Formats: sequence, structure tokens, C-alpha cells
Amino acid sequence: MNLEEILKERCNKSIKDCTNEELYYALLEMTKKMAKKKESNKGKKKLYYISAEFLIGKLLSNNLINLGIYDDVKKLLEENQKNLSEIEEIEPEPSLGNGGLGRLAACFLDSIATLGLNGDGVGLNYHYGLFKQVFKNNLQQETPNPWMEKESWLTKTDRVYTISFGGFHLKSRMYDIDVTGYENRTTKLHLFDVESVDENIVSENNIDFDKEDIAKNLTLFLYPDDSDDAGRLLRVYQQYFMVSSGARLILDEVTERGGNLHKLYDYATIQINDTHPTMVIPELIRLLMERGILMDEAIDIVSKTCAYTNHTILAEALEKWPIHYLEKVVPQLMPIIYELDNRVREKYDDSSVYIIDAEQRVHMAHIDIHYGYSVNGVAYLHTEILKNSELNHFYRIYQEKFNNKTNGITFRRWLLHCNKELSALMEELIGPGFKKDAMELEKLSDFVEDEKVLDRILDVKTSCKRELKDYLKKAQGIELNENSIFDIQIKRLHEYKRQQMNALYVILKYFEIKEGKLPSTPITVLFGAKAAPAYIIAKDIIHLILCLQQLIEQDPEVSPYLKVVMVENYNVTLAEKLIPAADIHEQISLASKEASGTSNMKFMLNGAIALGTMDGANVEIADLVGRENIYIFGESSDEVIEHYAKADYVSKDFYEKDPDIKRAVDFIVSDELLKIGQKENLERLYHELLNKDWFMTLLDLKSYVQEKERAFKEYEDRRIWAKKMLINISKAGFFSSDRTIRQYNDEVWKL
Ligand code: 26Q
Repeated sequence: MNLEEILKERCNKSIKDCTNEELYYALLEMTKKMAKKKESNKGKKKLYYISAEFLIGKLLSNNLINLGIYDDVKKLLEENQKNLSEIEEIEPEPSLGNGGLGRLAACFLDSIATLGLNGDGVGLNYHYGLFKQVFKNNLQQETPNPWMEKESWLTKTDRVYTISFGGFHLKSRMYDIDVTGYENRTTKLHLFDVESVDENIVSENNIDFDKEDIAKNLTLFLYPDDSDDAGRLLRVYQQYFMVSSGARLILDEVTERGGNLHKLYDYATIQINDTHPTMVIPELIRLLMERGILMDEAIDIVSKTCAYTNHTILAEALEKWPIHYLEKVVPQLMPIIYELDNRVREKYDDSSVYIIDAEQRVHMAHIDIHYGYSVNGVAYLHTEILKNSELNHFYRIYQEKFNNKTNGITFRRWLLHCNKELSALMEELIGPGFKKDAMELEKLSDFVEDEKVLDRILDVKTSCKRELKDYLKKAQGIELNENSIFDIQIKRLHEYKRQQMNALYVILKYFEIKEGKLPSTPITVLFGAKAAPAYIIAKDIIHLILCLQQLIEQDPEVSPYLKVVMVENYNVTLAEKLIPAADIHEQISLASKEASGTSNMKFMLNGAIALGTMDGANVEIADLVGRENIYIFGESSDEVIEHYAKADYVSKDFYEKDPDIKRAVDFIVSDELLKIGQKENLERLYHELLNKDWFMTLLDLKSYVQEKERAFKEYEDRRIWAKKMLINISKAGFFSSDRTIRQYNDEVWKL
């Protein structure tokens, strides 16, 4: 199949005469056909990576790279005066995830395919991904984000199931997306959808819809990672729909392959991505019993088949469903859940490990830990905290189940695709081997004293900054100065991630500039973040940042030296443009709260230097690059955990004893800002910081400011900085998701 033939059939035109849109759909068709022809692994045992989110991002360019035809296609288009980057713009981004957890699942599929493992993804086909963010009056508004068009990466299959809920049934159909591996096999992402879904109940500029009409709405929306009560019930419907469809698929495939359900674990292993798919455990037990297996054995079989990954220690993020929700949505599972709980109660005299608590809530993680064979955290520190504090009572019972799998990222998307210039330079220096074996990046350390190489690395960075500048100018009307320092914080808006601390730094810098203390190099602080629609304080923080952006923009005394930019609708596509352009990346979560982080790895790979706390995978990055090649500040996770235990952190004390902190916090409700922003939002945020500050912003503010100033100062010696960049890149190999997946396979899945 070649492009010309496809175009002839589709619109009877030559490449030259086609619009970019016609070319995009032809390339989509061509790529889909090529991916379908690829082999997949048909080994005896298969992994099912089941996840409520797969944040796959745009697929065209990545698929062309993985199929090994990117350069040829680009050349062919160029010969016909067409530009592949412009064609890529046509593709809508499938935003089928909130952030890290969903993006991780997508990176994992890429690595599973690249390593040629027998493993598929199982999830839901949301018609609207995560909401689209628009700014109006310096406030976030949410609008629907459709991504499915007449033609998309989805292929409709014949697999249909009837899924029963309390009082009604729904028909489920499976759609597939082929996931290409780098110059290797493909695997599949199976996304289930309700046949009766109805997009007509969604209006164009509002994400409210009839939450009661489950048959029409079940797969319409992906839930933001924090939600109101009406939404929560629908989330249970979504979860059960996903796991019941998935469980049947698994049992059917095992049977089709001639497998023996009594030995299900020899044919299948199920990785449960956080607690969202936990109901797969009771559902599989139920289905096995329906097929004649007795309860004892069914529980035993399933316990040897399922493995659980934990992505958070935030208590409020651990799912606990009220029993009456489950009684209403999935009454058929309740006898099994009661039985699972009873068995725990008979064996252990510790109410903290019960499945059903005294308030009649079902703790989903507890089901996973008791009735799965593996429990893993997503970075070294995170797993240690799980073992020693958060899940300590479980660790004492099941030491052998606990293991760490430090997250990783696919280098295909986060280097080869998003930073072609850097990738070409690497190839010139150390050959192409790093594309398949990321550890080969270590060879770059031979060049740390080579001034020519160091200068070229700086040139590549400037070129990426220029590219971002051009893009943001065109797409969002934003003006950037490529000769300023690009200091970037991109991630979901959460108080624990402390975007508010970065904003307070901006305020302090604004004061300094007003007082005539000018930075040697201008500074651009870039943010990208969506707040869950019901997360009030998170939205107030966005408001503060947008107000600061406007204040500084309008002030000719300050704007030449300092710029604040919050990009609109931060998503994977924007990340691919922002990350290569970063000089400094902010990883400033309150220590112990960020399980891993994965953007930290992407930035490192693209030659940016972290400014961060000793949290999540930052700890491992610091170990690898050494303290002279990273900027670390703030209290340790042990210290923070102790503050919580003793309840001895009082933000007002920090505010009162330090005049700089006081002045910065007071500025949130100053006349200058109130003229620009909304009194209600700014005052609420001010009071929150002063009286609650649950994530201890003021605790680390001083050391943060100090370390950031040190970073800016060291930036001035360009060669020394370039050396830090090169060392960061050379040590990034460990964070390839190929390594992570190999470890999962060797230690957990054993495919
Ligand atoms: C729960 C209940 C109701 C509605 C939504 C949710 C929900 C949805 C998504 C809860 C959590 C999430 C996503 C969590 C997440 O992205 N966690 C991140 O996972 C990354 C991959 O392991 C880590 O790197 C991050 O540190 C972690 O925050």
C-alpha cells in the first residue's frame, strides 16, 4: 500500500493537489493498514494491562516512526511541497487520561509492543476525553473535548457482551487500536463502549449532562481526578462496565486458545492500574463460579492472576465506595465482596486491613492487596513509604507481595519524535544504538569536556525554544523571548504539586525588579495545568497565575525581565513542544506526596535541569546525576511525614516570622491584583495559605527561592550549564519504560 494509491482511491488526486486534511486521513488509513499487517506475539501466557485511562496522545507521527517510515513519508511529502508537521496538526488528540497514570499506561503499551511481549491494554472508549480548558476573565472554564471522528484510529470489532447492572443491562462492544512497537511487533488497546451511548445529550460548550441516563452517558466522559457526588456513582458504572467486559474478554481468549480455566494464571496475568479496575477481582470470581468452579478455588485462581499497582499515598485519592453504591450498581458482586471481607476478618484481628470498614465503605485497595499476588509502588521512595507507613499493616502480612517498579517513559515519543534535532545530534555522537538500548546514552559522558559538543547542545536547546516560541505565537498568540531562561512547570493542578509556591516566587521576583534588582538573564516562567472542575482552590491558583501574567505583561518596568505564561489547555501535544524547550523544570511537590512523576524523566532526557524536592523519582534522578547536576531543596519526606504525625506545621507562624513571606502572601490580596482579578477567588486562596496550607507551601518557600536563585546564577556560565545538560541526558537511560516493562515481566508477569 502506498500513499499515492490510497489517495487515488479516496479522492482521485495526487499528493500535490490534496489538502492537508485529505493527506492526514490517507496517512491514517495507510498507517492503520500497515500496523494491522504486523505480527503480534501469540505466546501461551498473556498480560492484560487494565486501566481506566490510556492517555495515548496523537498517534500519526509516533506510528510512522515506529513503523520505520517517518523519513520516507516526510521526504515524499516535501517533494510535493507538503509539510508533515502541518498535517500532524489536523489530528485530534485522544485525551483519554487525566495525567501521569494514563500517560504511563500509554508508554507501557509502546514498550510492550517494542519488546514483543504478549500483552494488550483494556480500557474504556470515552467519546470526550478530559475536558478542554479555556481561560475567560483569568478563570478556567471547561468545554467538551471530542476526538472521535468518522475515521479514527479505532477499529470496530465483532466482540459484544451484555453487561448487567442492578435493574438493567447494557450492550458492550469492543473497539481496537493497534499499538505499534519500535521496529517490532504490535499489540492492541481494547476499548469497550456502550452501544446505546448518545452524544446528543452533550451541548457544545458545556460539560454538564444528564448523569442519571446511564445507557446514554456511560462512556461519554472521562472523569477528572476529583469529582462531585453525582459523578461518582457514574464512575462506579464505568468501572464495572470496563472490568466486566474485560474479564469476559480474558476468559474467552483463554478458552479460545484452548486454555484451562482452572489454571487461568498460566494463560493470563492482569495488571490492575491503581484501584479503578479493582472490581475485576470479584467479577472474575463470579464468572468462574458461573462456569462451575467452586468459590474456594475461584478465589485462589484469581488471587494468582491479578497484580496491583499503587500510584498514590494521598488518603483522599484512595478509592472507598459506600456499600450502598455498590448494592445499587453491582448487586451481583456484593455476596462475593462480603465473602472476601469475611475471610480477611477470620484471619486477621486488625480492622485496618478489613475490606469493609466501620462506616460501611469498601476499600478497593484492600481487595487488591489481599486478593492479588503482587503490590507495587512506582518509584523507590514511594514503595518504601508504602511499606513503612501507608500500607505497613499489609506489608507485615504480605512482605513477599511488595515490590518496586520505578516508572519509565517511551523514548520514541519523548525523544525521537518530540526532539528530532537532539536525537540527530545524539546519533551523530554515539551512533543509533541508544534508540533500542537506552542505556547507550551513557556513552555521551565521553563528551562532557568537549566544548564543540557543549556548544552544539546549547544550539539545539535554543532552536527548540525558538520552535516553541513560533508555535505558541501561532496557536495562542503568546510572545516568548527565546533568549530568556525557560523555567517550566507542567502537570495537573494540585495543591501538593505546589504551583502556588512557584507563583509566590514570581511575586518575590516582581518585587525585586520593581526595586531595581534586575536578573542577569530575563526569566520566563511557563505553566501548564488543568484543575478538576470541582477543585475550587486549584482553580483559584490558576486564577492567581493568570492575574500575575496580566499584571506583569502590563508593566513595562518588569516585563522585559520577567514573563509569566500559563498555556491554555495543556495536553500531551503541548507537552511534546514544551519539554524540549525547557532549561529548568519544576518538580516541587511536598516531599512524600508525588508517587513518582514522569515529566521529570522526560525533561531530563531533553536536557533540562530539575529544580525539585527529594520526592518520587526525583530521588533516583539525583542519585544518578549527582548533586552538582540538579537543584534540590526543601524538607525530606521523613521530616514531612513527622510534621503530619505531630500536626506541628502552622503556616501562620512562617507567615508571621518572615517579612518576605508575609509580603508575598499579602500581595495575593493587594490592590494591584484585586484590580485585575476576582476578590472572592484571591481572598479564598489567601486564607487557605494562611490558615490551612495542608501541603506546607510556606515551609519550603525560603529554601525554594534560594535554590532557584542558585540555578539562575549557574545558568549564566553557559558551558558549565551545557555540561549539566549532557550529564542529565547521559543518565536518562534508566528511565526508559522498556526497562520498567522488562522488570515487570521478569519479576511479576513472567510471560
Ligand atoms: C478517582 C476517583 C474518582 C475520579 C477520578 C479518580 C482518579 C483519576 C485519576 C484518581 C487518580 C487519577 C490519577 C492519578 C495519577 O495520575 N497519579 C500519578 O501517577 C503517575 C504514574 O505512576 C505518577 O508518576 C504520579 O506521581 C501520580 O500522581
